[in-house]
Amino acid sequence: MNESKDPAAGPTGAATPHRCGLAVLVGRTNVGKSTLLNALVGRKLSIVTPKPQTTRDPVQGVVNRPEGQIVFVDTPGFFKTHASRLVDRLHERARRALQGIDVVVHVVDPSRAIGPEDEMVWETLRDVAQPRLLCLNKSDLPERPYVDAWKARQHAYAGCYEVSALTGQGLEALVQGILAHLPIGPPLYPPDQITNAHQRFLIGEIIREKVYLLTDDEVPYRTAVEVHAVEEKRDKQGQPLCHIKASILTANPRYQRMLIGAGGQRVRQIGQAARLDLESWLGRKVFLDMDVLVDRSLGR
Ligand SMILES: Nc1nc2c(ncn2[C@@H]2O[C@H](COP(=O)(O)OP(=O)(O)OP(=O)(O)O)[C@@H](O)[C@H]2O)c(=O)[nH]1
Ligand SMILES: [Mg+2]
Repeated sequence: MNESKDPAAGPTGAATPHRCGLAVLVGRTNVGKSTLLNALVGRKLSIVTPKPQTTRDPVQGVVNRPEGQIVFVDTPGFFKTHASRLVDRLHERARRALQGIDVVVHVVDPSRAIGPEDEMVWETLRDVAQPRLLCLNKSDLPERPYVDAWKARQHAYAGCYEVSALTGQGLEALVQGILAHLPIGPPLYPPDQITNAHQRFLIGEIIREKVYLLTDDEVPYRTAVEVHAVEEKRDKQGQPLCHIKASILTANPRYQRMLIGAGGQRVRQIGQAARLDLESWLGRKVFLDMDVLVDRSLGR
């Protein structure tokens, strides 16, 4: 028998069976799920801001090791606020992401007290049949007074890991802990593919991140980004140039005026910050043609 033909066999043959499966990152908003996904994959796939409810769509990121492949799924965080259709939709998306997965990674931030949003996640995870791992993030912070309160709950989990998504501390132990719970099987993704997200989606997300970082109050939550076209061109010197046409869509004319700013200053600032990020992310010059439009369907 030719062992290398066995799809579940590792690189050294049948002695180290290859594992593969989906691990979903769930938790209250702002605990660092997206930062963790990016750190694990080694590339920015999911946007990160200090504001709550940054992530809207589950994004997959792939981590390969000789022992196996983990497909991480980042999800929108739970956030208890005034009822809104957006919040309901985000919670529904997070819950739906729990279907068909192999391991649940409950990410928490022990620098903050265990609050109602953590309890919502706790309740949601209670009926989940798959193994659950507790991930105590932000271990780089000097003060994390709620570590012990979380550790008191670790009996409900198959493992508990202290990590810092910011510094990378403890991440490999988490990866190995997850791999141990995955079924034996061949990789779901080829080794050079790190995500299921399309380039156009990721470009829109980078613009959305800048809207979150550069506008206040309700504005980011009543805003979406649409990328109309991405074209590969050449600049006057013959260098590769990525030409992007996008719109920031917002629910009402007042937000539109805030996003445009006096003399178009705010939208230029957003465009400039997005362009710089896109250039380093795409590895070539970017021309970003962006406007701000009203789309009333984004209202409540
Ligand atoms: N000090 C420290 N800060 C972190 C760490 N991980 C994330 N953060 C910060 O926490 C904030 C929230 O991070 P996100 O990754 O956007 O959190 P999230 O859980 O994805 O949030 P939602 O998408 O809103 O659910 C950002 O300001 C991050 O820089 C960490 O390990 N240490
Ligand atoms: Mg996020």
